[in-house]
Amino acid sequence: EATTVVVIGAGPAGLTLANLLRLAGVGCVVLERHSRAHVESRQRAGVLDYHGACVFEEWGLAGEILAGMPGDGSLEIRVDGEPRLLDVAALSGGRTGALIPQQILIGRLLNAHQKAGADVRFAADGVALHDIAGPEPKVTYRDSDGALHEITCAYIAGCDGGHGASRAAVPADALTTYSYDHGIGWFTILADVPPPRHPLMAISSHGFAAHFARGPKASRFYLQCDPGADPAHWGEERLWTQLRLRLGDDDLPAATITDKTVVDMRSFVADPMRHGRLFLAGDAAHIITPMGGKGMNLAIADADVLARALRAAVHDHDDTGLQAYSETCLKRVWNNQEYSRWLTEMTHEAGDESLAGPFRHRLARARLERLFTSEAAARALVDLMAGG
Ligand code: RFL
Repeated sequence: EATTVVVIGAGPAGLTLANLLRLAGVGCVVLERHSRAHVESRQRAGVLDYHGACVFEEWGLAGEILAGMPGDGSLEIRVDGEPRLLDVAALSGGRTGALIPQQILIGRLLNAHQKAGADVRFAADGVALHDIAGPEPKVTYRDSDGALHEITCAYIAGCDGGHGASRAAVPADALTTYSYDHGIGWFTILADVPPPRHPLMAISSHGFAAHFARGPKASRFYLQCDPGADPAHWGEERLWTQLRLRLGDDDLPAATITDKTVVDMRSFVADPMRHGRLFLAGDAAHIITPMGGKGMNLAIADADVLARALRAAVHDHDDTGLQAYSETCLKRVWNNQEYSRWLTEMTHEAGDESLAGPFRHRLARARLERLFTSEAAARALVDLMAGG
């Protein structure tokens, strides 16, 4: 069996890429380890940034993918209980994104792709990459009946997340990796609470907390905690008490919690994002903390760059896009890592003074204050929020 591109992984990177390749007239097969139901129920990100929305616009997919999704025109930063609003729409010249829960984006990408008769294979077990540095790579896997399949292709897109088979197939000495541990944890919960009026980040001496929309009836909350904290030590009573305290919202109702986990805030970048005929995209190449909401957006941005490069290579025998792929993507990746780190530092150190000491606490407060006293500083923030 043969195809032009084997896409490994049906997350935001893999499914965006598969749709764009279909629109570009480049054949591909998507191999996904899990079932469709599993992939469609994974709730993670919730914000498509302006650049991500532009990708779907430019490829003519906005109608199908973004219909009915509200925009995110403002950001509230609540400092010691005092609301401060950043008018993101005005400051960015209208470059706002859309609030779209990741699982809805995934469902819509799958529908759009499969409606067109595309080839997505779920429950593909033991995916393995072969001859990635040669002219004719192959991918093997077993289907749910245990039968072994081999697909020969011209290119492989490794979109299988931080723990997939793709990056692991690259010889260790061919990659430089950068890891950073931010030294904090985020307790994250999904709950059946109506979304806040605006995306909300709260800074106070009690520690950082945030409240974001995840659809019309659900919210994601984040609470700063010790890295590696045991969720068992955070009973529901403690969670709601801390959220009310940190968000300065006495009326926050205790509601059904549908998911709770502790995320250790870590960053990772692999350079280059290519080895031979294997191209890494999304979390397979870089992990960013949830602060700033850029993980899903970077995955979509990589897919866009890769789709354009593959279209030129396949249809016009023009490899310049593929040659530049890694460098083009990594420039954006580092910009976003810096943005995420900047926000993390400012929002956490401006709160709990014991985290980084009194000097850095005051530096962080100064940075924070500047967002509301200098339009240039606020514009710099919303510019990065818009992506690009
Ligand atoms: P994904 O989404 O992990 O998809 C990879 C897919 O590959 C499959 N797979 C394999 N398939 C075949 N063979 C193998 N060997 C395979 N190994 C894995 C997996 O089953 C999966 O379907 O990676 P992708 O496409 O690069 O997309 C990345 C984003 O999903 C990720 O960056 C975001 O979810 C990160 N993230 C957030 N990003 C945002 O932009 N905004 C947010 O607010 C946000 N919040 C979050 C997040 C991630 C979180 N967690 C749990 C990691 C909140 C959380 C809690």
